[in-house]
Amino acid sequence: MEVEMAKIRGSELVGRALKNERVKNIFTLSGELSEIYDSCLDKGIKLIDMRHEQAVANAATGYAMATGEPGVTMVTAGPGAINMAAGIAAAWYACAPVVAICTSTASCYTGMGAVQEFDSRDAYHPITKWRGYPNSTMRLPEYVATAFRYATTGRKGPVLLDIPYDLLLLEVDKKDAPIVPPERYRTDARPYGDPQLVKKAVKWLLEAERPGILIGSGVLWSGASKELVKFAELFKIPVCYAIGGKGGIPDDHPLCGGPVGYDFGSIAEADVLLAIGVRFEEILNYGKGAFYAPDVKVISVEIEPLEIGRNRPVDLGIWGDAKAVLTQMTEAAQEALRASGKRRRETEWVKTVKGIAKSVQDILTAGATNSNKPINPGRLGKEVCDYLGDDSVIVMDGGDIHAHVTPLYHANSPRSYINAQGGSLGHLGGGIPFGIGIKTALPGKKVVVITGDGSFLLNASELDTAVRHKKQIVVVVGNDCQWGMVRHDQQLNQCREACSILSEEVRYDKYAESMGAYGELVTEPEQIKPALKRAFKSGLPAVLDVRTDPSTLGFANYRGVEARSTLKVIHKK
Ligand SMILES: Cc1ncc(C[n+]2csc(CCOP(=O)(O)OP(=O)(O)O)c2C)c(N)n1
Repeated sequence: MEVEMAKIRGSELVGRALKNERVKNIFTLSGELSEIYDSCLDKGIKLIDMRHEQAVANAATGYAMATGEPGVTMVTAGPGAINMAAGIAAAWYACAPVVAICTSTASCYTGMGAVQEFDSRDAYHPITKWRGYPNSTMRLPEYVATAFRYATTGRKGPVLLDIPYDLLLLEVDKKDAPIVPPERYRTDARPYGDPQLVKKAVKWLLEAERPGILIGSGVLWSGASKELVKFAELFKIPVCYAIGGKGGIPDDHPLCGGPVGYDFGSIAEADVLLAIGVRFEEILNYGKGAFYAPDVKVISVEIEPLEIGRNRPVDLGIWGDAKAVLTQMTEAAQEALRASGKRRRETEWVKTVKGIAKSVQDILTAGATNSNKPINPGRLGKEVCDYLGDDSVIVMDGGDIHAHVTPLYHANSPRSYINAQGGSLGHLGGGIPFGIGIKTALPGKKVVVITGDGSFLLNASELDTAVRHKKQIVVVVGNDCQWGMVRHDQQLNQCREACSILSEEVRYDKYAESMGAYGELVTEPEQIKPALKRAFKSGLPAVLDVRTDPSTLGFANYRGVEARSTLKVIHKK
């Protein structure tokens, strides 16, 4: 007697596999996806349909950065996949776990110049941890599982699952395509560091006169803030952060030594530096062609072993997860302190670091009390930051405006400050979609996006997404009517002010209103807080077009001409 086999379609297998991974939201733009949509909707997975595939990837990245959980995208073949790549590149540099799914031409037409045909392999190679190209419907659940495995294991990052459209329409026997619980194909276990090396690191830090800690985004991805603070307090070690690590230690903590960048800032005089989850990329690496603070003994703790010693020699490399290693270090430190019968006291060194941090902060926030018109961008930052509380998340986009507002924001909890620029990529325009992703993840939080007028319009069409999906984000445009950071750079370097001047006529508040959002033009510094209040009260996504002073330098405060002279020195060598 013949037994009838239960059949299942490829699209349904993908929906089930996503549900199995507890996916709740998918950021998407439509195309050859309708069958998967049906399957996801049947399972209660929400689809947030957006206006550009770059924004789809940005929203998923914001979602991941707000939660630590993977963000999921779904876009169509060819042009959809190509558009998405810019946003996936930003996820790559931010080490964000994003599972990006695209369809591709039916496999029987590959290479024939089919409609929307595009081979994503080379394009996605440098910006993803893994790319999956299934060739049978049966294996779709396995491919979805593998995508999540790669995105979330070790150092996190984006992956691409590229599914030929025909595989979604074909049916297979259910028993041939089992869906396995995630616990059976990936682990949440954290890699601990080599105990001997941990002990050695603790000894060095105990013996150091001027120990310092430098953190990056690895601390946030690992969820290691509590362990970091505990360890720093035990040893009374000042903690500085690279921009990606902002929020890893509260900005108001007595041991917080503030941001570093383009030099080692307040930590430059350390004799032993514990660098945790931080990449020694350009801004932490080169000072006039040499390493910054070349004599500092560096202990590097990294989840990605290949990051240890990259760009800068280290004295001790510990391969492990930040939270796990900090827990080990605290235990080893407690033991060492017990054995020595000593307690660490706060030293002059901590005061020195705090003093330098304060003087840097004073330079960077000099405009905060300015009452001039057009509004000083620092004053704009101060008004916004004063308005926000513990129930808020700030998202940073834009050029100079970023430099003005970031130092003013006291990130007193992890993930309350989110840089939408994809780490060192410096990708502009992600702010609004990042805000949408963050609001989706954290609906109870006030989400404010700070952006420049140039960056705003790159993805302002996503205000429509925010309106349709009722994601209240408040976008504050520091409108200096120019690509400010570029124009200032041109002015400082005696270049022509070419291609850097924008229109004064464009009204971003009106643009917002035309999409059903709330909008206001703000020209007086005293009006910023009341306008913010009205924007939140409107219950709608909102845009404040705040007219700012085009002559106030931003990033030039960090580097300006100096950076170019650094480059010249490097190239002479
Ligand atoms: C996608 C992208 N395009 C171009 C640049 C180069 N860029 C860096 S800063 C900047 C100006 C930003 O202007 P705006 O957003 O208006 O902010 P402002 O500097 O005026 O505060 C530009 C064009 C970039 N980083 N990213």
